[in-house]
Amino acid sequence: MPDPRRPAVVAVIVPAKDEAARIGATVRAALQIPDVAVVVVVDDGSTDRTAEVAREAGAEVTRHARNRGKGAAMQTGVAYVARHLAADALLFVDADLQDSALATAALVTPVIDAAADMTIAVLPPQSTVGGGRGFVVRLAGEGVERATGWTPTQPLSGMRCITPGAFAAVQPLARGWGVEVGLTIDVLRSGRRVVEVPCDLHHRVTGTHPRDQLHRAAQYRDVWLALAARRLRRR
Ligand SMILES: Nc1nc2c(ncn2[C@@H]2O[C@H](COP(=O)(O)OP(=O)(O)O)[C@@H](O)[C@H]2O)c(=O)[nH]1
Ligand SMILES: [Mg+2]
Repeated sequence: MPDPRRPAVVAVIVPAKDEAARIGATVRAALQIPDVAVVVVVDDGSTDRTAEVAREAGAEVTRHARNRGKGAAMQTGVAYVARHLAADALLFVDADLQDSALATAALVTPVIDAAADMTIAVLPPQSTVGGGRGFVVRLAGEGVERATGWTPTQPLSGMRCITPGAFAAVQPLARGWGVEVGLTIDVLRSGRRVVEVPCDLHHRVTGTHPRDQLHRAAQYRDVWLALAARRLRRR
């Protein structure tokens, strides 16, 4: 538990791929969250100016030369933080939240106050209608429930705050888009507490473009693999 006499140290980690249009606003908003000491953007092999824009906005940037997926990017971000400062809380923020990223501040308090080992953001209905995702959300939600007995409201929500101790206890992370489901299952199975927190967040909604369908297929594959690995581990 952090020393109550000194301010908490919060490190924000933003996995990002080709987010030049949004990353600037997201970084500036994240820097305004109370007790944030650093915003680390992990540029996962972007082909646009994500890294430059993030740096100009005040982030520290670490890069993967090749795309390695969200799970690996989160891992790289935490390793970068560990080399530079002793954080009390790791806050994962998606790159596409822009100004609304400030609302992830609500995730930090329960972790700093030791009321939760991990918090997960619950988003309000988004202003644009999505193009499906029911399949992946159902697979993920039912999988978490089967593995833990706990029913997540939004099983794929990426905005999370976690203690470094809980993060260290759940290695290795699931790959790619399986990372959220894997984290939830592994943190709960380690006997730690997970708490959902409503946050007024707004992100890019995945639509019906072929690129979006591909994103969904990759999500389905990674969530399925994360769940399968955890079914095996239990036996
Ligand atoms: N590390 C990594 N992050 C990615 C990749 N693709 C997207 N992201 C980031 O992961 C987060 C969530 O991606 P997004 O496309 O918004 O997915 P959705 O919110 O699940 O529809 C954003 O911060 C993206 O920039 C990738 O290939 N690797
Ligand atoms: Mg998004």
